[in-house]
This record gives sequence, C-alpha cells and structure tokens, in this order.
Amino acid sequence: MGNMIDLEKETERVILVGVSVTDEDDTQKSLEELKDLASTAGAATVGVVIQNREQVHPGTYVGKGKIEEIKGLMWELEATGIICDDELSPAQMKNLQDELDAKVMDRTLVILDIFASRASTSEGKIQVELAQLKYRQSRLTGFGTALSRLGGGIGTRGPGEKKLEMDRRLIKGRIAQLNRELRDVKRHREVTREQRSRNRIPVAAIVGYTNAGKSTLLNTLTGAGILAEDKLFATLDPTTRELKLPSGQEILLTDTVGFIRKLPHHLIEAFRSTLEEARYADIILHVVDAANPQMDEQMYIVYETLQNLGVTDKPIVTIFNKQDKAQDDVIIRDFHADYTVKISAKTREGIPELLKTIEAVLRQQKVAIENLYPYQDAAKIQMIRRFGELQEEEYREDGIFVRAYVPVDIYEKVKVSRGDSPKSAL
Ligand SMILES: Nc1nc2c(ncn2[C@@H]2O[C@H](COP(=O)(O)OP(=O)(O)OP(=O)(O)O)[C@@H](O)[C@H]2O)c(=O)[nH]1
Ligand SMILES: [Mg+2]
Repeated sequence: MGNMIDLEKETERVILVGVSVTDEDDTQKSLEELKDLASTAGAATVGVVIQNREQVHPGTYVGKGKIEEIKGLMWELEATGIICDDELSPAQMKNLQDELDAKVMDRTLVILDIFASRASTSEGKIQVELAQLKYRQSRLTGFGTALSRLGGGIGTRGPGEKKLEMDRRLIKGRIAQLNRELRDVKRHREVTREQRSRNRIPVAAIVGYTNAGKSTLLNTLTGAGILAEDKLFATLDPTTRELKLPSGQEILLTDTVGFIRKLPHHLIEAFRSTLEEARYADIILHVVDAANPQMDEQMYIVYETLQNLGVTDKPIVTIFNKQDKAQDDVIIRDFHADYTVKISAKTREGIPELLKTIEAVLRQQKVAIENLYPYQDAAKIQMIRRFGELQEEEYREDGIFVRAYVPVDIYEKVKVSRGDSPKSAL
C-alpha cells in the first residue's frame, strides 16, 4: 500500500485550460482529448478551465481574471501545473510561468512527450528529438522551481534527454546533425520503396485517427503481433506485413502513425517521411472508430491531414471499426470513400467482406486475361498467381488454360509469346 501512495505523489496533477473563441467551436471536445493525452503522458487531470474570449490573449493566453481563478483552483486542488490546449508562444509560456509560479505546458509539449516515450526505431528517435529541439529552441529549457520539485514528468522525456539541456548554440548544431541523419534514413527508405514497387506487390496504407484500431486490424489480418493499446499514439514506426488475399494475391499492409487534431507542425515536419507512407500506397484503408461519438470530426481531421501530405486521388476504403461496441442507430457515411465496410477488428466480424472489398479495388486496377499457355510457361502462371488473381486454371491437352486478372504492369510479362503459342504450332 505504501508503494501506491508514493506513486501517487509522483504523478503530475494538472489543470487543463482552453480558450473558446466562438459559440460553436469544439473546445469542449478538444479538452476531453487533451485529458486523454495528459493521462497517456502520465498526468492526472484534476480540473478544467474554459475561458470564452474573442481571441486568445496574446501575452498570457487567458485574461488576467482567469489567471487569478486558475491560481486559486491550483491551490485548492493541489495541482502541480497547467496544460493549455493550444501551442503557446514562448512569451505566453514565460509570462504564465511567472504569474502562476508553476509548471506551464501546452498541447504540443504533451504530444511531443508521448511521441518521445514511444519512439523505438532509430528513425523515430531522430524524428522525435528533432521536433523536440525545434520546439525548445525558442523556449525556456527548464520549468523553474516546479521542475526541480517534481524532478521529471511531461516535457522531460525523450531520446536526447540530456542534450535538451544544452544551450541554444549547441541545439542549432544538433538540429543540423539530426537533419543530416534523417536524410540518410530517408534515402534508405526510398530505396526500399523502389524495391517494393519493382516487386509489384500492391501496398495498402492503414491510416486513421489515433486509437481507431489500425494496429489491431493489422494484427487481426496478418497476426503481426504489434502493440495495440488503449492509448493515444501506441504506434509510431510504420510496420509492414504481407497478407495473402483469398484469391491468392499478395498485398503489403502498412500500419502508420495515428492522426490527431492540432497535430504539432514540428511533428508533421519531422515525421513527414513516415506519414508519407500513404503517398506511395496503391490503396488507402481508412480505419474509423465507429463507437466514438466524435467519429465525424475525426474523419474530417484524417482527410485534412491526408490532403496536407499530398495524398489525393487514391482509392479509399473506409472501415467503420469497433462494430461490436458501436451503437446500431449511428448513421455512417463517408463521401470521400470509394467503398465502406463495417467490421470489428476484435471479433473479426466483417473481415471477409473487407478482404473482398480490397480484392475489388485491386481488380479495378487490373486487366482480365484469358490465355492458353504451353506447359513450359509454368513460370508465367506462377507469376499470375502471385501478383494477380487466378480465376480459372485448366490443364488441357494442348496447354494450360488460364482466366485471370493481372496488374497492368505485369500484363506484358505474362502474355503468351507468339513463337511458343500452342495455337501457332498447329
Ligand atoms: N471493442 C473493440 N475495441 C477495439 C477494436 N479494434 C481495436 N480496439 C481497441 O482500441 C484500442 C486502440 O487500438 P489500436 O489498434 O492500438 O489503435 P491504433 O489505431 O493503432 O492507435 P494508435 O497506434 O495509437 O494510433 C485498443 O484498446 C484496441 O483493443 C474493435 O473492433 N472493437
Ligand atoms: Mg497503432
């Protein structure tokens, strides 16, 4: 029991602060999400304060009266800090810190902190450190007395933990070095991508709002064994697995970083190459948490982010996931999608329909063939089986008759060559 009390003492206790500028903005929802973000980062939310204002206060984010209110509340609730729902300017952060004499954080810092504790590959680590350094470059490095009192917490985690204490001059050099490393990693990624496309196995990118069930779906489909958690940003590094469709065709599935509203621009910049996985895919599988009351807003943010990344003109299959706990009467529609499917990645409900849909999308990018191959052309049939969809195969006296759909780009390779066509031999 004693241990638990100690643990509780170490938890940061935060008050969330948001500014609502119009009557119908989504400050309330955004703050609910911020609460989830805070808890993912290990902080307990003890209070929420919303200020209605025509605009965010340029010097202190909220107005003077509100600061006094927050001060009182912090004392009353024994809060250790506050988290503002928008990215604070360096001046706003400093002023609030001076006024409150407590740890002042913002949404960006919390997201960066979560990313920092999740990064596992070298690329992910470079990207997170880069984003953190850029964020800190213009801000105070420490959190004054509040930090030394707590000795850790949000904003102190990261691959370059010690380096973050460097002075600005060194930070600049480190940023340049990380950028160089990132360029190398990118080059490597491009080579892999090229090899993949030379292999002609179609790629489907699984995208969606964070916590929608993307990793769970990949696990269900391929037994990939990736971490899937009821936490925001459980996945940072893209994972690719092969899936054999019922038709026998193979496809590569890539799980990606989840999207979220107000995704910090430093992160988008740093993670661009990771996020761009979707840009090189043949199909977009958009996973939606259909049990989430904010489903529509989340879908909107996903499309907005895809647009920012230049992912347009790709066939989209929208997958309304978590049907096992979604309400029946919820109307689902998605005007951006070419196809929609309802599934539960958990119970496997709807998975066969999903696979059929993926096949249908792939088929649209294929040509139908009907050929009679001489027996020595077995390699071509092997190729059809692997990259295309073999519908019928019949061993006849004069050769192997095949009816299939093949991708346009292997069409030439599996043509029956004139010289060895059994018919021309007649
Ligand atoms: N009830 C139910 N829960 C699900 C289903 N699919 C996923 N979940 C749960 O939703 C949570 C998030 O799942 P993940 O697969 O980690 O979600 P993600 O989209 O990969 O999330 P990030 O990687 O954080 O962006 C986990 O607790 C899953 O168990 C489903 O069909 N039904
Ligand atoms: Mg995931």
